[in-house]
Amino acid sequence: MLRPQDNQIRERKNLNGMWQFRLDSDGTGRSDGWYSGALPEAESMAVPASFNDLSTDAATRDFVGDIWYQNDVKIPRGWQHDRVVLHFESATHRATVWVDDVEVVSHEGGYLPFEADITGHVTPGQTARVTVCVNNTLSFQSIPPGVIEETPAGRKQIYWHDFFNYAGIHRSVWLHTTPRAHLEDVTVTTAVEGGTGIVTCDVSSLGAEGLTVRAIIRDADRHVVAEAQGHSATLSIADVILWKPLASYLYDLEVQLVDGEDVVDSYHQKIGVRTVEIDGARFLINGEPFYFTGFGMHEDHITIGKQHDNASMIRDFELLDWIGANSLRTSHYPYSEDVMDYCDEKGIVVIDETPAVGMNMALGGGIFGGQGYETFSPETINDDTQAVHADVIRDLIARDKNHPSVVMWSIANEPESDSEGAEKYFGPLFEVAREADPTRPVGFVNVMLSPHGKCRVSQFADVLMLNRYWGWYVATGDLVAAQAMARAELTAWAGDGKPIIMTEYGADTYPGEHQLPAQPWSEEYQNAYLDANHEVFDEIDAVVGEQMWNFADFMTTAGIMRVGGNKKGAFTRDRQPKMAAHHLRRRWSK
Ligand code: BDP
Repeated sequence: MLRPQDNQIRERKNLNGMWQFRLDSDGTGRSDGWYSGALPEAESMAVPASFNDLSTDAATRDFVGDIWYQNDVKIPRGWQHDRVVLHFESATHRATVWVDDVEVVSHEGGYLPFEADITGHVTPGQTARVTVCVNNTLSFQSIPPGVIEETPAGRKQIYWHDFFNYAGIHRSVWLHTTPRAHLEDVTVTTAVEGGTGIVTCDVSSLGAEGLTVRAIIRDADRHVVAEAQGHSATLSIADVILWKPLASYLYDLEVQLVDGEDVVDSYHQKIGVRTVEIDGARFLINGEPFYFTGFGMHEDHITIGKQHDNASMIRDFELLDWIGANSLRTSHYPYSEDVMDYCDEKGIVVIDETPAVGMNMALGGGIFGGQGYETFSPETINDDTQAVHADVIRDLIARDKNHPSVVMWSIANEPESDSEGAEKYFGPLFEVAREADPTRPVGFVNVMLSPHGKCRVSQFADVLMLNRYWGWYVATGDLVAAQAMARAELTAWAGDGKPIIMTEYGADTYPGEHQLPAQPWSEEYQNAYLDANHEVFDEIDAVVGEQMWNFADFMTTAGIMRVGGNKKGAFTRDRQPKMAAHHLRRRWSK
């Protein structure tokens, strides 16, 4: 699938705006055919947005079930000869879409795009009714997982991940065209030989028998630097300018479908030439050792929840730049493609993560409730879940494979990884990732409950990604003990000979809380905690990165361990620095 774009051949129309909206409290929308006419008793709703925090009503905020959206869409008059496609960048966690009375697509998974060819169901120049039934229920067969428990107060959604289950249409909706004979997908890989960039370009097309593919690479000044023909082509860029961390350089790859001299279809893809390799315990980008600084982030903002918003994104990236971060992890789900493009443009290195989070029922520990489940079992996370998880890995890689900023895949965050069930579940998923992308390292993020010697999944990983809370969840307030724990465990992991990235370490900090000597929750403690951890990271050569948890405070489910959400941010939820942000800036700007 290619993201909609406007170019000399293709056109797109943005469908963001006010849609009709209704929560299906009785679950009767489908049987009553709400798609077959104007949505009954509907209100207005912004698209994109999470609906949850827009309302002042708790029942709306916590609603679980079907959420209906509808919009009358004018199909542009000039599109008679084109293929017309309806494209959603995401709908959380699944959606079914109708155009007038016809169901056109159903999609599982809340953070990846899907689309439907609706050419046969619409008439250019006329209006079509687009109805979307979004569903936000989490089950043992969804990624991320969850369970509905019947409580005296009604049905309650339980889940084991530490961020609020925002839902809705979170990213842009598009109507776009392609020609009938069209480009379907482009896969780019890059290598470097001496001063020459080698770009391989694999193209698939549909309905294009007898047509040829032409690939053209232009530099930032739009000069053609390489050209080749064929569905599989290798292009050479002499005196290549590499894409480097914090020093991005992007070329424009144009792929054309041609009939003699006629360009039938065209697609532009920004590309960066760079290499990624693991060499023992070193993480090499362009052959040079790379040390990750930055954060695990969240798509999370006041009022709009998980809505993607470019202005908020720019603020976040300004802060990343200010603090000296060179990387981020898309914890704990794929982010908007606008974010991925911006990482390419800014030279921010990305660990790209699937939405597989909260697959660890032992972690609840008072945060999440819903105790008493076994993580991997025929009744809970099982083979069906694994199949959904495999699809999500393939879809993530299909979407993000051409981003130079993406240097590795994280197939899960903090799953239970010390059991036989985990080993059986995850082994094949690493293969799925490697088959989908043989060019990038693959890993998962290890939890402190499965330390070195107990973890049965890290054997499959190219890079060890560790989340550790020495001095917070363990040795709380005792940074001397915390350092001893950190040193012992990191030394053990370093013995595996793989690079280690500290993908989470952090302390909840209430902004404005001050205590001397430093005590947990105070800004002083957050700084002392960081120093204690950094000192140990600096001692261990195999540690090739530190991504503090979290970039900013974010909303979670209600619980006694959270004060208006998770407060481990270096920045507040409204993106102002805590003392720790200044502290990190001094370290990372050196
Ligand atoms: C880890 C999770 C992360 C949480 C964090 C925390 O990966 O999502 O928010 O801990 O507890 O378990 O702050």
